[in-house]
Amino acid sequence: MKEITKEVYLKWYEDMLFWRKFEDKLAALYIQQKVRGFLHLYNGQEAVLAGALHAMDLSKDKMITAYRNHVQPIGLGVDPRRIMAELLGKGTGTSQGLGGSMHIFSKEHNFYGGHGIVGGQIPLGAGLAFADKYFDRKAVTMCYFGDGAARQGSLHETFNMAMNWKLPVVFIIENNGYAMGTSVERTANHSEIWKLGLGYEMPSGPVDGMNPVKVAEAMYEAIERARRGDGPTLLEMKTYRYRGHSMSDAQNYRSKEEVEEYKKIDPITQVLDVIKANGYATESEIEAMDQRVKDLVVECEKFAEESPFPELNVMYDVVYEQENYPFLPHRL
Ligand SMILES: Cc1ncc(C[n+]2csc(CCOP(=O)(O)OP(=O)(O)O)c2C)c(N)n1
Ligand SMILES: [Mg+2]
Repeated sequence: MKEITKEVYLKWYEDMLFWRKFEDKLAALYIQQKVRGFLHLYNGQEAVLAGALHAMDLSKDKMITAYRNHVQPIGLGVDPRRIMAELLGKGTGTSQGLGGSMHIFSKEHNFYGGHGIVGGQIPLGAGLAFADKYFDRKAVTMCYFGDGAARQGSLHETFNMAMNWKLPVVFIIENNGYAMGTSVERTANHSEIWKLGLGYEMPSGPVDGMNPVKVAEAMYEAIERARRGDGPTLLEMKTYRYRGHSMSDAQNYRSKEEVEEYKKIDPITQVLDVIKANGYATESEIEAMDQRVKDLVVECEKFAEESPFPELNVMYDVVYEQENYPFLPHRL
């Protein structure tokens, strides 16, 4: 694996802090009703992404996930200003403002969504990997899904075919403890979800998802296995989300103390502790990073706010149309 150097720690710190603050801003904009619809935030889970990005070959490896999907494309290189614009429904957004929070997509940056159907991305991720294998591209797909999604039947068909065909895919369960208000313990009679892979003889295991080093190590091994043609791996990232499932969640299913316990092992704090302990940055260098993050969030907000809404006819450019369709003419 690429060495985890001082530069990697500094990048992790600045990236994860930016993702956190970017989403804090989205929450504030949601309360102002500038972000509409659903909004599912990633606060607390950042190490799962940071560690994976370190292990990936960003020139060709792919990523697909559910609706908690704002910061992954940023990590892959999509302009965060365009993601904020998408959330505000603006024409400069990644999908011209037509997709919104749950549907970020960037083929250019190998980010394949953004899926609102729980578990829908599991077979799709295997499909991406099938294409890479078929065309011998030596690329690997990171297929993320939640603990709740892991209970979908499509997981089993996908695991069977992915192992049978040795597809180059890493299945990553982000076990944040809950599927909406339902705890992992209440969804099945076992709570070690990684064991679901064992029935298919898929290499599987649990990972400390609050620590980017642990994530990077496990991801590297899994990605290398896939790239050399030995097929998929299932990793269960033990992580936690600090915020509610989406913005309207009274969170009666958990205690404030539980949330505070996880904040003690916060991924950003863990990385900052390493930076300080090793003298990787001075206090003023850390302050400069914090300031850069704040400035970039402000820039994203300004860009999104100042961008125009899309022209009304844009929405008709992206839907199926057929001559003589038996309804009202729909062109504006
Ligand atoms: C097929 C389907 N069933 C139910 C829902 C409603 N729903 C949206 S999110 C969610 C919980 C999923 O939890 P998990 O997979 O753990 O992901 P997390 O939200 O924790 O990231 C449910 C049941 C849906 N969107 N799609
Ligand atoms: Mg969950």
